[in-house]
Amino acid sequence: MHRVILHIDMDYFFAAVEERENPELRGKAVVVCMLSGRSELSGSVSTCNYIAREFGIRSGMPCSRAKKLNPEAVFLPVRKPFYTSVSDRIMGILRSYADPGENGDSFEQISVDEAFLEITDRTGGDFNLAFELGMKIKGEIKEKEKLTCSIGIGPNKLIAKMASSAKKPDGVTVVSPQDLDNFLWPLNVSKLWGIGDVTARKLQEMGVITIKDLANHDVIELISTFGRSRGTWLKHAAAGIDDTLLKERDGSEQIGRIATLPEDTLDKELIFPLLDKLAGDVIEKLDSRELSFRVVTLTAINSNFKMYTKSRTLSHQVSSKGALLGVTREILGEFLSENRTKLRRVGVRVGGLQKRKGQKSLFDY
Ligand code: TTP
Ligand code: MG
Ligand code: MG
Repeated sequence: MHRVILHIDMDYFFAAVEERENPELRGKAVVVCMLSGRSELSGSVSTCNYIAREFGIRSGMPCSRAKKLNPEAVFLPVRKPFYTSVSDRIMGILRSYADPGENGDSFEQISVDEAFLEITDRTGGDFNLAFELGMKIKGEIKEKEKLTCSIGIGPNKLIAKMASSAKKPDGVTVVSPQDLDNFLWPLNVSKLWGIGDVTARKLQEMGVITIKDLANHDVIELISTFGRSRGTWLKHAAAGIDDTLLKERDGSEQIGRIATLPEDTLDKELIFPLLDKLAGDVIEKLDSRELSFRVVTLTAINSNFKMYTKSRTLSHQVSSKGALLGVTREILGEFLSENRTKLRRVGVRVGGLQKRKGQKSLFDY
């Protein structure tokens, strides 16, 4: 049985969330900017909607340049924590469509708007069923989050990832093992996932223009130019071969939230409400993934922008907000007794994450 892997990427994600929040933006060019705060439009474009792309606006370009390309466009400041909360909910939906994971990890989030799902068991290796599952996922995200995404389905991660960008926005592209060469080979080598500008340029200098050229190229020459592991990888990738498994973020993963206080302060009573909110957000994320934690870290940034962190490792896994808040307040107390500069921002982070097992521990109460 062939593996079936699904890759999903949200369409113009940050700008799409802004459009959803403000229907007046519909039909307009929308540009989300990472503003440096120095002057009105100093900073770079985070992303923009497809209308803005028609004017040549792209991620990474200076906002001032985007403004020249389309002076009528609406420019909005990036709201990262908000998009992250939307992303968390989407990832929760996606996770529920992945295989049960008895044969290893079956879900892998690779960026704020992208994830891989192993759906081999769920579809029995049937690519038609996989297409239907893809449509169902799109439907649920559309209904619950009012957002569109693009999906790629293939026999491995490499092909699924490349397929999801084949029809954007709002597309589903299925590349079954039989379609592999037709899909892959006409593409320019620069489109192969994992090839950077430098490798693409070198290949072009060697006369390798399409992925088919690469697939037919002498592997010895590839190895002598790029080294053994990179050379063989190029040869395999061009043939659509990729055996890499999905990898759920490992135990080193941490979940955290950080925010700015209403005013710079050393007063516990002013800091507690924000800690309460941050702890609530962290627990909400843990709940959605049924995770418990064992390490709590408090981050504090003072009015001179100096950052401090303090961690505590507990003797048990816990998962309640009460437990998290208790430990966080304790760490804050220690911190305040040692520091005199007012705090500007505080953050709450947890680590040592594990799947919850049964009931809460005594510690949670
Ligand atoms: P992408 O998935 O690369 O782009 P996108 O979702 O905006 O558009 P597309 O429809 O082509 O997928 O990135 C996801 C988000 O990550 C994007 O909405 C904003 C952010 N981002 C940046 O902040 N800077 C960048 O340079 C890029 C590429 C993305
Ligand atoms: Mg995207
Ligand atoms: Mg993306």
